[in-house]
Amino acid sequence: MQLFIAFKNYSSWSLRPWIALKAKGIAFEETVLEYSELDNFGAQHEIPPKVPVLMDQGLVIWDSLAILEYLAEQFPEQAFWPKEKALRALARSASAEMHSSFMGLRSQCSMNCRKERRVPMTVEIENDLKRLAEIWQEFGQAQNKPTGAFLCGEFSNVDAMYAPVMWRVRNYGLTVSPAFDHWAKAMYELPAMQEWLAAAKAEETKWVLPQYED
Ligand SMILES: N[C@@H](CCC(=O)N[C@@H](CS)C(=O)NCC(=O)O)C(=O)O
Repeated sequence: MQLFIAFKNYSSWSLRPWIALKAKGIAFEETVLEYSELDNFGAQHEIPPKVPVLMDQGLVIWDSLAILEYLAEQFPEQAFWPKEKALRALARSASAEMHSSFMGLRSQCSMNCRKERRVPMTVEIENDLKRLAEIWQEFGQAQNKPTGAFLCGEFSNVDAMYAPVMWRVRNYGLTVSPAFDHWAKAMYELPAMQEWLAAAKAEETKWVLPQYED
């Protein structure tokens, strides 16, 4: 299994399948592509010039959510989605919402794992933070959840989809809710996340995008 990603410090979409694979202990090879390589890479595989992309058994799977669905199918024993039907439906809905929404946070607080920054508060950011608090409340009230600090108790795809939000809230000094903070601490402390952070810091000598590094 080979996962193609971009710079760890900035590539929030890359983080999602990467952390899911690591959290579930699945071995894979990773290739970090420079942004300048993406056009050729996409053309070569007849896919959009974006990462993450997973290659497995001759298949090319692009787009973070499609990769997470593929992993759930390939490793049913790993519970990439929670086993309980209602919880799984909630996890899938919240994951799709992250994929299609949160434009305020995504565009105004771009992920930068190694730098703390501040931006002016806007209505868009405020609305996204409120929505995060609602989502965390909904997962908090969900029934039949295994124990654990993640949204569905144990780590699942929905945590992977929201993983970059941990960095945004933390490094832009934002506030969501105590339930979110509890989750964010567990996410930050995951050995896999610490591995990602160390790699993001190590990239600084090679790859710095000045627009994100005031
Ligand atoms: N919807 C896609 C988004 C992928 C995406 O935008 N990836 C960024 C890196 S984080 C990228 O490849 N950007 C290069 C470009 O847009 O040219 C997904 O979920 O995987």
